[in-house]
Amino acid sequence: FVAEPKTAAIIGCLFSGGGPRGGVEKGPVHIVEAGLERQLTALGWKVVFNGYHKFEDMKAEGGPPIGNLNNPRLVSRVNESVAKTVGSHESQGYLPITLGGDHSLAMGSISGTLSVHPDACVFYIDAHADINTPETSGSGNMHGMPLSFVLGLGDKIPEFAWIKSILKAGRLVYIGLRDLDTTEKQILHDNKIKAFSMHEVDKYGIGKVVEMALDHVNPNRDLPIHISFDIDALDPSVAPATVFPVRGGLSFREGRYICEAISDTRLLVALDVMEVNPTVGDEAGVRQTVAVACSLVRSALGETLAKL
Ligand code: 5AB
Ligand code: MN
Ligand code: MN
Ligand code: MN
Repeated sequence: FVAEPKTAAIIGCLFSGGGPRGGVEKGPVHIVEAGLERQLTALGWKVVFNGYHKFEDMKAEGGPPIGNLNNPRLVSRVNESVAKTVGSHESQGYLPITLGGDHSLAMGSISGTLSVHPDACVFYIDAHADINTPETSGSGNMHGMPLSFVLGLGDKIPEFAWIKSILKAGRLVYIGLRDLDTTEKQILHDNKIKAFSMHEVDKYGIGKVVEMALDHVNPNRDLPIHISFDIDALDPSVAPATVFPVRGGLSFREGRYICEAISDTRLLVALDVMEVNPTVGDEAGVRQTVAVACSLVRSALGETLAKL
């Protein structure tokens, strides 16, 4: 398998229903208005951008509570729609770039990728593990749960029956973790999921970590790759405009390196950049975070210093 899309599709998802507060739905507009389209065109890509996904017609209809989940029906319907959009772009040979929005959107984006590439592996770059099940979550916020749904962990919920849950635990790898719930550590342990926390990034260096991560999920370098990048994986000094900043994160170079190295494999089929919240902090911090988000996208799409 070699992914050779020459066209990228920007999917800006103005959605915050999976997180604890609003503001994150404004992320995609800031990233696009910073000139992402033009930057990717300058790298030689064709770019498709058909306007933002606002999900305005989708209302969270009432119904009985589902465990402690916040906005479950809305999160489900929004993600079902995101999965269709992402999947249809991939089946046309485009590279979807899903911009969040809160990270519950990974439910949809990863499901969309798996609908076209059932053997895809997932690089999940985050300070957090986002793998609580509805039963283990303390907050009820679904941006902390997308992976449990695509892996099929936890009790089955009829409202989410559209998710096929075909991701195998061995096809998921994390980089950047440093703030996990006790329940999540147990889930990673029970399912033998590979995680390179900041401890391993410090110990081995990012070059070796990405190589070990690839060896784990993609030993023959022949499987499609989906990157889901939570901007909070980066250190708060690099990307301050996000709701759950955690000290001791990836440097700007480490974040870029992950994307550059995966771009070099020519296996990338989909990219998410999530959780940029332009309502957090001051204007300079927002501008910096947005610029960093654009830079991550460019590096995943082939911008590199190695070939200067
Ligand atoms: B993010 C927490 N584990 O489940 C939970 O920002 C935080 O997408 C989730 O990584 C953080 O609510 C979700 C405490
Ligand atoms: Mn996070
Ligand atoms: Mn996340
Ligand atoms: Mn977050």
